[in-house]
Formats: sequence, structure tokens, C-alpha cells
Amino acid sequence: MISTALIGLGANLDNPRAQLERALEALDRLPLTDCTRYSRLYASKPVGPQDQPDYVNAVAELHTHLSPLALLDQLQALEQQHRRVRLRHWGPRTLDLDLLLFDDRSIVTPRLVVPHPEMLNRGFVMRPLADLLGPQKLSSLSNENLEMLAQRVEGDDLLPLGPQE
Ligand code: PH2
Ligand code: MG
Ligand code: MG
Repeated sequence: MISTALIGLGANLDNPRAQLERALEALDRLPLTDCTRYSRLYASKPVGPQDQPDYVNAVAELHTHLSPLALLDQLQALEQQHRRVRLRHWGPRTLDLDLLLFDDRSIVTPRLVVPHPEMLNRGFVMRPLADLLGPQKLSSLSNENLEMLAQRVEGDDLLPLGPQE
């Protein structure tokens, strides 16, 4: 059975934009998985500790035959390949891959909670997600459509990145 998964990407160390571009290619190469489309990249001010560099964020859509936990294993392995350093909670990182949504499922296990519990509060997740999926409703997430949810949390600290010069 094929499932649709939405992944939040974030980076704020070691050329974050290049980290994200490499990660998008790597997602498409995961076993039993295609990256079908992804949002534009956004520069965003850090949420949490402020004494860290700005982030680059994006959202990618995958079609996968993997289970949610098998996909999580793959995402964590990719983070490691990007030599992720995790100095502190919510602190700077070379690559963060968050499993946001998996079909319309609600999953609660010690390792994985889907929908991602913080996503509705984060403009850097909701704006690219709404760009990608349009003003639809996701029953696992909320009765409101994605565009309204994005408008509620996006601030002026989110900047679409243009093509690289
Ligand atoms: N990720 C965090 C903490 N703060 N801020 C922004 N702008 N973007 C992120 O991806 C981000 C963050 C922890 O995962
Ligand atoms: Mg994160
Ligand atoms: Mg994470």
C-alpha cells in the first residue's frame, strides 16, 4: 500500500540552503519512496533560543511504501548522514527532518507522534505546507483549512528565498 507523508525540513548551520537541497534529493532516493513535490524554501527567524542563526525551512511530500516507523528510521539516518550535531533542545542543527503527517492517520508511540504536535503553532511549517497542498482540510489536523491555519501563525519573520544567484 502506498502512503503520502509530509516532511518538515529545517537547517541553520553549515550552509542551510545547501543542506536542504541535498536533503530533498536524498529523500527521493530513500528505499520504496519518491519525493513527489516540495515547497519553496523559506528563511525564518529561530523559534526558541534566539542566540542562533536564522533557519531555512521547507516541506516535502513523499509517496512511500514504508511504514511510519520505518520512514522515521530513514529520516533519522539521513539526519546522521548530514552529521547532525544536536547541542541542545531546540538549538542549532545542520538538518532536522520532522515527520508531520502520514496519510490521515493519528499515531502516538513513544518514538513518534503524528500529526507533529507542534506543527499548528509554527509558521515555518504551516506556510510551506499550505503552499504545497492548497486550502484543503486535513481531518487528522483540524476542521479549518490549511490556508487559514497558516495565516493564523505566519508572521513577518518568514521570507521566501529566491533563486540562488
Ligand atoms: N526548529 C527548531 C527550533 N526552532 N526555528 C525555525 N525558524 N525553524 C526551525 O526549523 C526550528 C526553529 C527545532 O526543531
Ligand atoms: Mg523540528
Ligand atoms: Mg526533529
